[in-house]
Amino acid sequence: MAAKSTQVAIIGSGPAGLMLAHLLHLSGIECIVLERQTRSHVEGRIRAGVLEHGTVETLRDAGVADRLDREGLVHDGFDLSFEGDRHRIGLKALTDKSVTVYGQTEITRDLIEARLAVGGEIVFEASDVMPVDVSSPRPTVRYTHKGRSFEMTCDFVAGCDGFHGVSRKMIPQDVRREFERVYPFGWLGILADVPPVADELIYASGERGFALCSMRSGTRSRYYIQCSTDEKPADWSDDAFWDELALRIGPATSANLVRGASIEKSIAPLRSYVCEPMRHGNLFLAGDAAHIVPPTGAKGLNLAIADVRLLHRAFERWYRTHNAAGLESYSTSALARVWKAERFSWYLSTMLHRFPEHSAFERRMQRAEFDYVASSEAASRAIAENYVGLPLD
Ligand code: RFL
Ligand code: PHB
Repeated sequence: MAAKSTQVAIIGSGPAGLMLAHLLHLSGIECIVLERQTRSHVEGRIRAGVLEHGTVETLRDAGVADRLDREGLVHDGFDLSFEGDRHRIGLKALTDKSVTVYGQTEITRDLIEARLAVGGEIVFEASDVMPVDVSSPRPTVRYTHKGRSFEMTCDFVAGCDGFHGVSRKMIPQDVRREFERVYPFGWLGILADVPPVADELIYASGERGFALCSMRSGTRSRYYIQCSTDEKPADWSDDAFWDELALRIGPATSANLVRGASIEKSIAPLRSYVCEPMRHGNLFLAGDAAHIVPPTGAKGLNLAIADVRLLHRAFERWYRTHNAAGLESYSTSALARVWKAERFSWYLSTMLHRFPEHSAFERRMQRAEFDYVASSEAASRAIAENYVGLPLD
C-alpha cells in the first residue's frame, strides 16, 4: 500500500470538485482530486446549460471565465408557455441581472485545463475510493490506481462525488437525514447541430407533457421532452423526437424549428433530494453528493458552485487563522440556500409537467398558476429572482 498525503482530499471531478480544487490552489492549500472515470468521460457528459449571475461572477473572480466571457450567451429573459399561451419572464428588467448559457461540458473542460496548467493533480480512473476515519483529526482515503493501492492521509475530505458517490454513505445512518421526492417521469434530451428555435429558452407545458427548448450556441440546440420513467433513448428515433417536440411547443413556435441528426440522446430521471447535515467530522459534502434538484429550474450546477465557494472560504479561514467558525457553520449555511433552490425547482416542475396522478382539478391549478404569473409583475419577479440566483452568502 503506497502512502500519500495532502491537506484536502477531493473525491469527484465534476464541477464541485474541480472548482473547489481551483479555489484551494488560489489560496495555496494543497489538494488531490480522485475521479472514478476517465478524463474524456468527465468532459463528455452533457448536462447543465444555464449559469446564474453569481456562478458567472464566481468563475470570473477565480480567473477561469475567459472562454465563458467570449462564448457564453447572455440571456435577459426566458419564456413560459402554457397550452400555447406565452409569457416572457424578463430577468434583466425584473432583477437587473441575467443568466449565461454555457454548457457544463465547457466549464468542466476549462477547470480541468486550469488545474493541469498549474501542475495540480487529478487522479482519473481511481477505483475503490473509500474515505475512512472521517471523524478523526487525520482522515484517510484509500483507493486503487493502475493496479496499485494507495492510502492518502489528509486534514479534510471533500465529498464532491455526485448522487451515486461513496462520501455521503460515510455519514452514519443515525446521524443522516434524507428528504426525497421522486417524480413519476423523466426528461429525454437531445443535442443537435441546428440553430435554436428561438433566441431565448422556452419552458412549455401542454396536454402532451412538458418540453424545453434550450441551446448551447447559435448553431447547437438542446431540447428536452418529458417522458415516462420506463422509456429508453433507443425507443425514440430522431424523427419521433422532433415530431413530439413540435406538437408540444405548438404550431406558432415549431414553424421555426430546424430538425437535424441528434449527436446525443439521453434520459434523466427527475428527483428532489437533500441530505442533512452536509458535514460529518472532517468530511464535507458539496454539490449533487448532498442534494439533487429536478432540472426545471436549472439549479443543480449552480448549487454545486455555491457550496464550494462557501466550503473554500471555510477551509481558507481555518488554514489562515485556525478559526473553525466557517467549518462549523458550513452545513447550516449551505442548506439554507439549498432548500430555497429545492423549493423553486419543485415549484416550477410542479407547475409545468403532466403528472399521471393529476385530475382535471390539478390541471386547472397549474393553469391558474400560469395565468397568475402572467398577470402579476410580483409573481414574475419572484420567478426571475430565483432563476438568476438568490444572493450568495
Ligand atoms: P457531478 O457532476 O455528478 O460530479 C461527481 C463526480 O464524482 C465522480 N464520482 C466518483 N469519483 C471517485 N470515486 C467515486 N466513488 C465516485 N463516484 C462518483 C463522478 O464520476 C463525477 O465525475 O456532481 P457535482 O460536481 O456536484 O455537479 C453537479 C452537476 O453536475 C449537476 O447538478 C447538474 O448537471 C444538474 N443539471 C443542471 N444544473 C444547472 O445548474 N443548470 C442546468 O441547466 C442543469 N441542467 C442538469 C441539467 C442535470 C441533468 N442531468 C443529466 C441529471 C440537465 C440534465 C439533463
Ligand atoms: C440545458 O440547456 O441543458 C438546460 C437549460 C435549462 C434547464 C435545464 C437544462 O432548466
